[in-house]
Amino acid sequence: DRPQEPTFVTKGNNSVFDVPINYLPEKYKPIGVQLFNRFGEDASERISVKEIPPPNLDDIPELQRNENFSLFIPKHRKIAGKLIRLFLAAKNVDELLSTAVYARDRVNAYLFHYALSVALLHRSDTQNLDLPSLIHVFPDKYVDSQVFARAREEANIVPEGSRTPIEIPIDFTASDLDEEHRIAYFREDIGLNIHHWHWHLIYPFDGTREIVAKNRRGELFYYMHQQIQARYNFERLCNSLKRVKKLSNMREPIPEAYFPKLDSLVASRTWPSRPVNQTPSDVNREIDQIRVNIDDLDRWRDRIFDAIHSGNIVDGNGQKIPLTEFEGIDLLGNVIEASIITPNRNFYGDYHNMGHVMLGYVHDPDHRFLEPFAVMADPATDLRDPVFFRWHANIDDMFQEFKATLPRYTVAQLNYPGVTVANVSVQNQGGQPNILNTFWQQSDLDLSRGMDFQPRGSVFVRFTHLQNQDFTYTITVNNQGNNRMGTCRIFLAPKFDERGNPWLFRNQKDMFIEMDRFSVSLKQGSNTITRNSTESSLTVPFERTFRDLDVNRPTGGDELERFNFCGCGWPQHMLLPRGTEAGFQCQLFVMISNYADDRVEQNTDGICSDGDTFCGIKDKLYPDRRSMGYPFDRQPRQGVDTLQQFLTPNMRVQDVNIKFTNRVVKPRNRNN
Ligand code: CUO
Repeated sequence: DRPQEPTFVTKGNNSVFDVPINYLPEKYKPIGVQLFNRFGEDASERISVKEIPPPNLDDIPELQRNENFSLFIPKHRKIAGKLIRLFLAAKNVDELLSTAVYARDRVNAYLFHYALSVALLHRSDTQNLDLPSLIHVFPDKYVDSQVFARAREEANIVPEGSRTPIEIPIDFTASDLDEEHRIAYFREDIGLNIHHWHWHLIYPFDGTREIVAKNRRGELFYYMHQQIQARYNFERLCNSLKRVKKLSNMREPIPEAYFPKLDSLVASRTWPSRPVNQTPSDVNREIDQIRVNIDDLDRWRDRIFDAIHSGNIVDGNGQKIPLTEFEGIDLLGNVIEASIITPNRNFYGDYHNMGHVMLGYVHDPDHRFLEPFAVMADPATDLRDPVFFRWHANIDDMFQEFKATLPRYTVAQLNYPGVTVANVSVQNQGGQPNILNTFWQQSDLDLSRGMDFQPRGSVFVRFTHLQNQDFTYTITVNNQGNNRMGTCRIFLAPKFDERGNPWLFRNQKDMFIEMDRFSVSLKQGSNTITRNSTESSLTVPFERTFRDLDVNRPTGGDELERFNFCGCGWPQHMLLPRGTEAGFQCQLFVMISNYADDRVEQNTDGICSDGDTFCGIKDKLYPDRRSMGYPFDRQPRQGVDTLQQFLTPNMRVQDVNIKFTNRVVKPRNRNN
């Protein structure tokens, strides 16, 4: 049933789609054959698209093709939900392809990519499809806008093969006159932004109940963001900056500014800047169907605090739902975010999401200047702006307020009787003990998939990012009992606060960043555990973050099928904070907890679980039964003021130094 005639061909990688002429938007139908000839020319593969009755797009095209799309804007969210449901409803892959092709030229490109990605991640018949990294589809979200003109020029003039990578300076958004710019390398890290985007793709807060209601998703919202915050604060201390001050009062000017220097290729507009000392105000933008007042936010926050202090959420019927010791944080995460599985969204509102919206519209709250939203209103870009961390410090503060109401861990809940951690050390590649090394690394990315130019072929950009040398943990554990299992939990924190003073435990506990978590079998007597930093349960390798499939390396089908869920994870190159040139003093914390209390009964054979600390495992329970952040997620028991006092025999602390070398290492696999 392939149509005789024509068919329009649209660009994929090297493949093109034979599109039924009836699927073309009206204005292109008369020139369908010409388009076919023009775009079909350099294709190596043709994929035929079956003609089915056109799906009902309803009001989805109301989001214009030249607008920017944001998950945080309720109108956009609803439209995205509809498109996701259309893609999920397709009976098989052929029908999904037809639906997607039909929608492709009728709906907003960014919305299209988002909805299709969510569908591909969640349909059982598309698990083996490659989901391209956002950097390849929308490089404009991450790359200095000046680069695109240079990339086009390069593509037009220089034949493929002779093209040299276009270098993006690490300092393109500000100078060191701005204090906050010192850690722009963290905020603007492409891999980190992609991780954050990917996380929100896997844990959408809207769509269908089925895809939202994942195991412990509200708790993971709390924990993943708490850890981003802890890592940011760690990084700040390495750069002689104080910890982030929470933004809880929207009525005060915001001293930290951000000028993104990005152009949206979808909206053909520059992303708005946020100058110094702007004060948020009520948002009333008819075009986005948004009305949200600062008073609304304050009311929602007060109600959430009431819930925390009373220990109950009130549902739509006035019934109390207790915030329990273990599940309470999950419920609270959904309420604060807020996701559609929240019991009483009318009452508790949309606090976190609307904060993003209000801050994202600080430059044009009533649309009088016809400006789109700024980076803060898009989960693919919001990490770039210092205000993200100020807002999330506020969100985290609410979670900590709740955690402070929970019973303190007793020694029995922390200890593993008979198990003693006798020694901990780390080795770097030079063999020096307890010194970790960081440096700058340059990497190349092919931009051509996200850009449209003739002649085609790869055009590379070269960007500079933080990198760490691999290292190995060696842990000696004495087991006085029979052979048994334990969970090894590794965390790292700065040894001193921003004034150089030792920490009180109640403050330092929020600074611990999780480095790794894995189970160990302990035989009777002495055990030596070694573990490489690249094995971390937190991270995914560089190649997986960027999924640069067609560049410089053969791709295995096996690896391909793991990209989708497994693409989510903290980027390996950001595992360590930068440290300082003199060496930044840290405390490495290692704990072996009782496996009987950690264990989750499930079979995960053959399922990729890389990066599961932040991203979970697809269609499975979160792989650790403890509260996320254990043992640092609660206030300490009576009498514990310092980390040393907190320790039970199954824990140990080792001083380590992070040494940063201010030199740039060139890309490994390209020599031009
Ligand atoms: Cu990830 Cu506010 O939730 O950005």
